[in-house]
Amino acid sequence: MRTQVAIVGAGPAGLVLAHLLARTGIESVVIESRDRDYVERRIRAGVLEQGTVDLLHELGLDERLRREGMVHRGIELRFDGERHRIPLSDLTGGRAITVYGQQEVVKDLIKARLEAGGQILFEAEAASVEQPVSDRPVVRFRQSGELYDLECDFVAGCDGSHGVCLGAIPANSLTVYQKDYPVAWLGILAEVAPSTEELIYAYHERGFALHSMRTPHLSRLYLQCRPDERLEDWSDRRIWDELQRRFALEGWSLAEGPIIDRSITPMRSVIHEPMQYGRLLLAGDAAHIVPATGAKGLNLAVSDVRVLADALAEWYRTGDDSLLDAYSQTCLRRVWRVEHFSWWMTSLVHRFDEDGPFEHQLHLAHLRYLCGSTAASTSLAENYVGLETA
Ligand code: RFL
Ligand code: PHB
Repeated sequence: MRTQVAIVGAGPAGLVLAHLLARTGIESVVIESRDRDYVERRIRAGVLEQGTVDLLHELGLDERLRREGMVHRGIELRFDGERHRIPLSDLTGGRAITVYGQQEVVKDLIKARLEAGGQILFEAEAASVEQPVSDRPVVRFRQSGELYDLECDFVAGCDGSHGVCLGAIPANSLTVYQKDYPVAWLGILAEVAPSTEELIYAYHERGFALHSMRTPHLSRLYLQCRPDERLEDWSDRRIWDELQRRFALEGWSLAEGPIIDRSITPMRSVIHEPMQYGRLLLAGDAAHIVPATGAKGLNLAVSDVRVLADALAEWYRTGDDSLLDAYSQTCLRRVWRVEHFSWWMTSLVHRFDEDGPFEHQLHLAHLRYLCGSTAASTSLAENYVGLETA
C-alpha cells in the first residue's frame, strides 16, 4: 500500500489534516485504531476558538456547526459569592468562541472525508513507524490480525497522547517538558438544560468547578478533585452536592438531571521538542498536552496541522523544504504561549493542598483585578478566544 501522507489517528488533528491536504490535491490515508462509532462518541472538548471555526468554514465543513454550535460572547467568573462577566467579544474586536462537542466535529469531518472518497481505515492500529529518516518511511499497522505496510513520503503522527509515533523518535533526540498538577477534574454529562447561557468558571475554597454545555438539553460540568480519586467514590448525590456548594450564589440555582457520562482527567502539561524527526511530523496531543482549564487542546491540534499542511503543500508544489524544516519551531511558539495561558488559568482557579488563608486571599485579589481592570480582562479574553498570531 502506498500514499503521499500517512496520517496516524482520526482525532481532530488527523482529520483536519486530511481535509487540508485534499484541498491542495495531496493524497493521504488515515489509520485509526478504534472503530468509527467509538471515535464519534468519545466525549472530550467543547470549546472552539474563533480561528478553528473560521478554518472549518473555509473548508466547507461548518454546515451543522453553524446550525447547532452555540456562539458565546462572554464567560462568567464566579467567586466569593459574586458573579462577573468577561465580555470576550467586546474586548477582542468581536471575536467569540463556539461551544460544539469535539465528537460532533469529528463526526462532521469523517462523514465529509468519506463522502469525498477519502480513505480512513478504522480498527487499524499502527504498530510502528519504520525508516522515519529516509525518503520512504513506512507505517506498519495491524488490521483484523494481519500486519500491513503503508509506504509514504511523510508520516503525520496525530495519534494522541498514548500513540506510537512519538516512540519512533530516539529519546536522545527529544527534550521533554512536563508538569503534573496536583489536581484533576471529575467531568459529567447530564441530561438537563444548562443553568447558564455562558460558561461559568467558579473558584471556591472547596475547589474549582466549571459549568459548560453541549446542547440546550445537555449540561457538561466539571469539579476539581484529587488525581488519585476513584469514580466509584463519587455517587450522583455527592457530585451534585459538591457542584451546588461550589456554584452557590444568591438568586441562582443549578438544575440537576440524570448523569449519562462521567470521567476523571488529571491536569498536566507536556511538550516534546522538536515535534519532528526526519519525515515523521507530530501534531496535536501526540506532541503536547495542555491542562483543560484553558480549553485549548483541540484548538492547538488544529493550529499545528494548519502549519503542517502549508509546509507539505509547499514541498509538493516546489520541492522547497524550508517550511517543513521550520515546522516544529513555528508550532512551538504558539504551543508555549498556550501552555503558559493554560498553566496560568489552572493556577488562577484551582485550590491547591498547600493553599492557606493567605493564598486564598491572593486568589480573590487576582480574580477581582481580572474583572475590574480592562487591561487584565483583555489579556484573558484575547488568549481565551485565541490569539491570531502567537
Ligand atoms: P486525539 O483526539 O486523542 O486523537 C488521536 C487519535 O489517534 C488514535 N490512535 C491511534 N490510531 C492508530 N494507531 C495507533 N497506534 C493509535 N494510537 C492512538 C486514537 O484512537 C485517536 O482517535 O488527539 P488530537 O487529534 O491531537 O486531538 C487533541 C484533542 O482531542 C484534545 O487536545 C482535546 O480533547 C483536549 N480538551 C479540550 N481541548 C479544547 O481545545 N477545548 C476544550 O474545551 C477541551 N476540553 C479536553 C477537554 C480534553 C479532555 N480530556 C478528556 C482529556 C476536556 C477534557 C475532559
Ligand atoms: C467543555 O465544555 O468540555 C470544556 C469547556 C471549557 C474548558 C474545558 C472543557 O475549559
